[in-house]
Amino acid sequence: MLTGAVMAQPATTESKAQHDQRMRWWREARFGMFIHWGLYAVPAGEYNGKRSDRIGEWIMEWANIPRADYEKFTNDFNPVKFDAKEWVRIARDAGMKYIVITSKHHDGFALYDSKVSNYDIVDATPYHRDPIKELAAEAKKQGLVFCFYYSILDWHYPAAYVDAPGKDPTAGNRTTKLRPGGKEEYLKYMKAQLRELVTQYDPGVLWFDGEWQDWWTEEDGKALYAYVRSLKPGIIINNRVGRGREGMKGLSKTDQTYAGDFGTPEQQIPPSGLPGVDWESCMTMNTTWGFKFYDDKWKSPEVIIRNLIDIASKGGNYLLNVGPTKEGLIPAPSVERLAAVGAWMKINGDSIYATTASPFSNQLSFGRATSKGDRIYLHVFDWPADGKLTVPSFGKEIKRAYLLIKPKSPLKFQHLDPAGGFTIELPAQAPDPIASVVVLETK
Ligand code: FHN
Repeated sequence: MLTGAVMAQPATTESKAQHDQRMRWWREARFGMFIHWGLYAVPAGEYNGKRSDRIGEWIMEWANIPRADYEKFTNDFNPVKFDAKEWVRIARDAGMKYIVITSKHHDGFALYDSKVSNYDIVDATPYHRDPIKELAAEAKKQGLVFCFYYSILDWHYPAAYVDAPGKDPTAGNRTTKLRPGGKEEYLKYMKAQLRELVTQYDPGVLWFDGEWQDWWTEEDGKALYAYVRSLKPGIIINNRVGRGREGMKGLSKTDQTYAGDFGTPEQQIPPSGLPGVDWESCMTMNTTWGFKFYDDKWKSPEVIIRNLIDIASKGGNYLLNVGPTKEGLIPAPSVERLAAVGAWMKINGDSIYATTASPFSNQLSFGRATSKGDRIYLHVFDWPADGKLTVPSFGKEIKRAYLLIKPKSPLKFQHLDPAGGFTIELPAQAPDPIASVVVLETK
């Protein structure tokens, strides 16, 4: 059992070597697609003419929509333009190695064919097809790992109700209460759905969320963690299965052992690397997870690519979100940005995949760094006007330096004594305006 910042795996005996083996593909992947898709794509951020700056998938909460009214969105959820092959291609060509899709979000609607609920895409919508089945098969075909998001908070579960001023008891709300006996019932329901998801679709990760309910305890989290691992021992589970998460910072508190294999910072990047901790920063490309037709606050490709580099330089994964429309299309601004990231990854992917955190004790003034074996990858954001890149020492000698795009053209470098560190002579023009990679081979 490990305690504190390093995640622990309760109830399952696993050696460090076994743990490392189970986490390996995920640690090497570094970059994944998050997909928030569901009934909330129907109102797409507007209800009875009311809009909000709030996130789109919470419309049942911020528009105070009673359950019976929200259910009516099923009539308009018919994603005839959904194309699993195209979605997976977009993720793959962006350089993403895994996909995490919302099997069930807080609104309780199942995006797959659930046998324990009729509130799902096959039984309750005119679509009558299981897009998850197609997506899982296509991901396998194109070599990406297919994964699920699953919400513990469920605004649709009959035993759940809201007790908050001005709120309809069946509307959405940050917290719900469960009628007497409701928790045991709901636990059975959740386990039945999780068994369906794990045994029918074989996901690589279970990404829990909505765990902040008063009725959900760390013990519940540990038990659910053990249950899901008993269904698939090799699965990876995030730290939102239990109550360890420290708010949006996302890492687990250190006062005791908490369930979960990795931390989940949300919409933020930790200020510095976290040696020995597995973590993944999830982020929107605009300001909502679920589709909102009027949210055009899109991040630039530069911001997204530099986030990916920054996160990898701190030893983390980047889970970047798309919010498809009710027709089943990934919004064009998302597709464009993912293509731009993909163009950068096509050339520079080696400096991200299967790397570990920067060896430099301080943040580099000109950019970031990642390492892999005897190589250091310098990601230069700010290209030196004088063509001289000054690099601090990091405890190893350099054997060779070159641009990642020109491995056969060595770059000249000098050691700086006694200050330590060295300078590298770079070409006048930066190969890439967003981030150019210089490789250092160490002795
Ligand atoms: O409430 C959810 C939100 O809708 C979204 O799913 C994000 C994604 O990480 N998580 C929760 C907020 O922390």
